[in-house]
Amino acid sequence: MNAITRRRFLQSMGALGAAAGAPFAFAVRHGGATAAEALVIEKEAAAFANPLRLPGASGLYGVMRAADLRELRVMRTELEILPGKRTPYLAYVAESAGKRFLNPALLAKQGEEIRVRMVNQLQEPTIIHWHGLGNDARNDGNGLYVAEPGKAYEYAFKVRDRASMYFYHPHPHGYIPGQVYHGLASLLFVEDEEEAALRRSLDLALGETEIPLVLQDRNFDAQGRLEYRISREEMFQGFLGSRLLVNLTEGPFIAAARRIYRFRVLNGSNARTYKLAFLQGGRRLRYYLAGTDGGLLAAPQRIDQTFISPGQRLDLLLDLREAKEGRPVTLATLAFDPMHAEGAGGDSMAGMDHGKMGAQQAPAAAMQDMTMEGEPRALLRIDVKSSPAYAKKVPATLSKLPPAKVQAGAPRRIKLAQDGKGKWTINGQVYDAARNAFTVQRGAAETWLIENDRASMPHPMHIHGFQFHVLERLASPAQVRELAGTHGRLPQDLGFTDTVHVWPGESVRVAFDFSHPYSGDQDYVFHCHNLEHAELGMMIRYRVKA
Ligand SMILES: [Cu+2]
Repeated sequence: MNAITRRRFLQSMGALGAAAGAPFAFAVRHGGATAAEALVIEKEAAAFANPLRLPGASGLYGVMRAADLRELRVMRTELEILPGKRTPYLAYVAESAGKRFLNPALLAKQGEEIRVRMVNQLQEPTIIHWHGLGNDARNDGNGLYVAEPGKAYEYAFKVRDRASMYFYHPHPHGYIPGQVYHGLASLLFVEDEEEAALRRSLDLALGETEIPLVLQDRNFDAQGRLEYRISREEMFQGFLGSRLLVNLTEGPFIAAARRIYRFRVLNGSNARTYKLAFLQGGRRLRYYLAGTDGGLLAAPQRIDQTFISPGQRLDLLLDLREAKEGRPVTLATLAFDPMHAEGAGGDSMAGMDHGKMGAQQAPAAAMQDMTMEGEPRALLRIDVKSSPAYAKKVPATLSKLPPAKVQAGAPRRIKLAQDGKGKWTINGQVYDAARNAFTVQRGAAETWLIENDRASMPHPMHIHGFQFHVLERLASPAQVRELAGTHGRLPQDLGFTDTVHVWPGESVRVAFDFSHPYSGDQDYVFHCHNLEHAELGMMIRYRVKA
C-alpha cells in the first residue's frame, strides 16, 4: 500500500469507527472482526486487479514430480513480481523434459525416494532444509552442513512422512532471513491414500480447485528491487514488509465456481503472523480446517478465523455454495494484537495499541507506508461465478491420525525469553552450533513444556526431524483463548505440527515421539521461525542418541 492509499485506508477506518459510535481502534484491540472492519477490508479487495499466480506446467511454482528432479541450481535470476518491473530474485531452478522451473512445486508419494543434487551458484553458503519432513540429520539441511559457493550437496532420502504440504527453504545459519526474503522458498506436496481419497471425494485438481497460497510480506524500491534493510531493533522484532504478496502476486484475485475449494496456505513470511478469515458482505464465512503442518486432521473442524505463524501450513476447505452469489468473497487477515510485549513489564504492554505506540517512536514519514502486524488487510479476492452443479460434501472423517504418545512424569522445560542485550534465548542460551543443548533417546516419548516469558513476543517454535502433538495451552492471551476448545487448544493444535506459536506469557505442553529409523546419532535444531529471531540466535542444537 503506498502512502496515499494507506492514508485513505486509515481515514476510512476512522470514518467507520465514528459511524459505529466508538473509536475504531477499540474494536481492533478488543475483539474479532467487526462488520466495519470487514467492510473496510472488502473495499480494499475490490481494487485488486492482478490474477493470482497459480502453479502450472513450468516456470514459477511449476509442478513437477520430485522423482523427476535431478538438480536444483540455487541462483540469481529475475522475475516480474510487480507489473512492468524486473525484480532481481533468488530461485531454485530445475530443468526437466525441456522445461524450466523456478521454485518448483514438488509432488512425491509417501515412500518415494528423492535424489537431488543442489548446486550453489550464490556468492555465499546455502543449504536446503526440508521443513516438516522426518529426515536424517544429513538430509534435513539443518545448517550443520552447508554447501559453499560453487559447491554441490547431494540429497538422497525416502519420504516417510504423512501426506501434507511441506516447505523447502534455505537454512545456512547467518544467511537464512536474507536468502528466504530474496526468493528461496517453495512447496513439497506429499501424497498418500488418505490424501488421494479426499481429492477424489471433493473432485479437487491442484492449481484449479486446490490452490496453494504462499503468504509473504516484502518491501520494494522504486525500481522494483526487493529491499531488506533492517535495524537492530527491527532484527529484534522481526522483519515486517509493507507489501503483502500471495504467490508473489500483489492485490490478487481469482474467479471461482460455487463449489468446495481447498486452500493450502503457507505462511512464508520472515516474521509476520496473519489471522485468516473469509469475508463476504461484512460477515465472516465459516470454513473448515482440514489439516495442519503434519497433514490431515482426523475430522474437519468448523472455524471462521485462525492464526497462522511463520513456517506454519494450514489446509482449508471453503464451500462457496454457502456464499451469496454475485458478490466477491475476500480472504483477509483480521485485526489482532501482535503482542510485541518485549519492551517492558509484560502485562502492562500486552494490551496496548501498538499502532499508536509505534507511531510515537518512528518518524511519521516511515510509518505512513508501513503495514503494522495485526492490521486488517485483504489478501485475495475470490469472484464467485455461477457454475455447473456440484454435489460433493466435506467428509466427516479425513484421516487415521495417530494419537499422541504421552510420557508420564515431569516435562522437559523450554523457556523462551530475552537476555536484556537485544537477543532472544532458549533456556537462557543463544545458539551455539558447536554443542548440543541436550540429548534425547531415539524411540523415547517426551513431553516438553514451552514457556514464553511475559515480557516477550510470540515465538513460532519449529523443530527439525519430527512432528509433534500439542497437548495443552496454559495462560493464553484472551485473543487466543476465545478461539480455543478443551485444554486451551486451538483447532490447529488437533493435528501433527512442526511449528507451534507460543504467545507472551503462554505455556504450551507438547508431546514428541522421537522414533525414527536412522542408526547413528542424529543432530537437529529447534528454533524460532521468526527468521530474524533465529538469526539472532534463538535456536538450539539437540541430539537424538541412537
Ligand atoms: Cu521468536
